[in-house]
Order: sequence, then C-alpha cells, then structure tokens
Amino acid sequence: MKLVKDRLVIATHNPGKLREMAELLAPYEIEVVSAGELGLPEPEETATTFSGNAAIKAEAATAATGLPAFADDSGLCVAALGGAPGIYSARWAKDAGSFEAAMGRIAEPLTGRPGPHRAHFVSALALARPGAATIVVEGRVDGELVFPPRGTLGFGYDPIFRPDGHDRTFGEMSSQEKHGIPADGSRALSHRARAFQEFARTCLVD
Ligand code: ITT
Repeated sequence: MKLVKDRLVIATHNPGKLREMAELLAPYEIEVVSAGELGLPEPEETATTFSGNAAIKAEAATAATGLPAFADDSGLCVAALGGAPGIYSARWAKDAGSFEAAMGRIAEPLTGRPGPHRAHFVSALALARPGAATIVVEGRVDGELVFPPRGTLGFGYDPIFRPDGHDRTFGEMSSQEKHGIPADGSRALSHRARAFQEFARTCLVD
C-alpha cells in the first residue's frame, strides 16, 4: 500500500546516511526534506534495539513537523566483541574522536587472534505518520572485517567491512554498488538497501 504521498522528512543528521536514504527513495518521486534542513533536534536514543531507536527518531520528527518521517538506526556488530559496537556504533566514534580511531578500537582486541573476523551491519528503517502506528523493518548484511581499512568511499565503518561474496570493502564501492539493487528485484547487498526493499514493498508501492 502506498503510505507516503506528500512530503517525507528524512530524520537523520548523518550526511552519509542521508545521501543513501535519499538515493534509495529517488525512484519513488517523493518530495523529501532532511531533519537538518528543518532544524530538528536530535532525540536521545534511549531504546536497547536498532528498531526501537529508529522508531524514536522517526516519531520525534513526525511530532515536531506533522509530516511523515523516515529514520534509520544502524550499526556494525562484531562477533568476537559480543556484537559490539552494535547500537553504540555512533557513540564509539564520538568517544574515540573519529571513525579511524573507532576502527582502531575494533581492530585492537582482534590483533593476533586468528580470523576471519565475522561481523554484520544492521539497518532498522522506521516510518512514522501522524495518527498512525509506526512501521519498522530491518535489514542485515554479513561479512568479514578487513585490517587495515581499505577505501575512501562510503562513510563510517565502510572501509573495514567486506561483504560475503565480494573482494572489496564497502569503502571501495560506489554507493550504487553498495546498495547492490539488482534490476530483477532480487535481494540487494547492503543492510540499508535490504531493509529498504522490504520498506518499499510495504509502504511505497500501490
Ligand atoms: P542519526 O541518528 O542522526 O541518523 P547517527 O550517525 O547517530 O545519525 P546511528 O545512531 O544509527 O546514527 O549510528 C549508526 C552508526 O553506525 C554511525 O556511526 C554510522 O556511521 C555507522 N553506520 C551505519 N550504517 C553504516 C554504513 O552503511 N556504513 C558504515 N557505517 C555505518
């Protein structure tokens, strides 16, 4: 069912995510406006799950604007670190001072341990609308960590993540390759594009 008809707020303050979310929405010809353009504050992410935090961000933007809002909560989960940094992925980078330092913080405890170092990215996408229940979908991509980091494309932890079945890291892929949406509608590559396929089926197609 087509649940979004008018303007849609993209409720993120992360420029890398904003670009990817706008690219994923582009074929649907929906007028989008970002949380930054509207001067919306960043709500506190108090939930303990990706889905819970995505809903908090989307609902805060809808409450502030009266418009439907689309939010992403995401992160990198490293098996040998018990799933860390997970929902704290942004906080690790903030505390470490940069993504380079945060990637170093991930590498350090793995040094000397036999690989492969398994990890996955998760993206929870939430759609909030005035007076309606929030819809949340999740996508995941599995792969291996690569040290030292490789590539300057993408954002965040992309340079240390090589998705299964590929030789290059997300940091070495264009955003179209990272989305990896096949023309025949079969499964996309990135966690965000996988979640988006589900979201589009549920919320954007008549
Ligand atoms: P908003 O809450 O404003 O959307 P944020 O950066 O705080 O922005 P999150 O709380 O969801 O967002 O944190 C997600 C973290 O995981 C953030 O540091 C990202 O850089 C990282 N991350 C998420 N998706 C990623 C991707 O596709 N590639 C690389 N890093 C990613």
